[in-house]
Amino acid sequence: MKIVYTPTHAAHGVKSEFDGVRPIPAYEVPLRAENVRTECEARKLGVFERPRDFGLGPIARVHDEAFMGFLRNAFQRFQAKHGRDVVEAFPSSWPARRLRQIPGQDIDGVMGYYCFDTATPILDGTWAAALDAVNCTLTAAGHVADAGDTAFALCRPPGHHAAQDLYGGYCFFNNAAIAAQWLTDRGRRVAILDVDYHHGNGTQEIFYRRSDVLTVSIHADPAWAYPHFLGYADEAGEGAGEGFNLNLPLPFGTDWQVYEQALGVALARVDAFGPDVVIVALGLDTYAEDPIAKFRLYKDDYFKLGARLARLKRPVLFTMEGGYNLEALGIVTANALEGFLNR
Ligand code: SP5
Ligand code: ZN
Repeated sequence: MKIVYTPTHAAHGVKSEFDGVRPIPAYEVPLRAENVRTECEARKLGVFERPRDFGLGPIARVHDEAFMGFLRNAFQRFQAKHGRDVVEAFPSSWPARRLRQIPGQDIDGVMGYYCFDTATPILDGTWAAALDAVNCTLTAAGHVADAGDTAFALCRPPGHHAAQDLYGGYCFFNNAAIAAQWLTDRGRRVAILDVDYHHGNGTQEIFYRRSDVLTVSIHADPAWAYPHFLGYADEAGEGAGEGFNLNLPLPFGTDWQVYEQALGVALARVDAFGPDVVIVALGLDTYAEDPIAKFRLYKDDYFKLGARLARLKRPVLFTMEGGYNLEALGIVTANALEGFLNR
């Protein structure tokens, strides 16, 4: 297996987020990727390599150009308005229901227009890190496409909450969706299976009206969990995309026994779609002791998760998404990959 990694992710060294109650230490931190790297190296799970540079072209196939331009300059604009001492830029107001969906010219309006939460600050290094997360994912996608092999994009920031012109949930560019589009443009049939604890709202939205890319997500019921406003079971796709999105929301306390059944349904749908490549949005925040999530999967369950994915007998591209228990993240990620590789 190829593992694509670059230390530039650390340029997005988030310090804080706002959880609606108070500013708190950030969960989505560089140590996450470093712990995963350390564990994958220790277990010799694959051959590490650095990403190639794909430029902005593949990103523009998925994301809005004005959104990309905004992300590139947002931090500088925010600092210019709010002061050079500011190190993390947050939105403070949003075009909610009955307000006009217009960014305007003021950076505070523009931030609220493109962002949907208070947990995803933009830093000086965010743009560089987000670009390289895409490069890692596309480099890994290249291996999967060329060799029909397995590859792991060991990258951050994560991607699955980011839509065409929307960021949030610690995500800026949708790494998995960009890879899916890139592979589709090269004639591959792609399914995305999202096993992060949170619904992959960005990925769903990007492909919602399309039948050429299947999107399946297993996640906590949005009636009770972030991202709150998308991810219900009745969201099946629209127009030509009807029947090509599958949401499997699960209750708090979901353990392996319950999870496995949903996984079976998800995998049957993926298999019926007949993809050349399966992109697994590998979030590990389903772990029982994740600090922001409420499922009950344990470390050994991730071997079983990987083994079930292997039974697809299809080339898989793993992209790193959530997972916030720093002690366990390396172990559970490596368990999932090892379970897959020892098929
Ligand atoms: C990629 C990914 O996993 N993004 C998740 C973003 C979730 N952010 C907000 C979660 C709010 C949960 N609040 C729980 C507080 C526990 N002290
Ligand atoms: Zn998550």
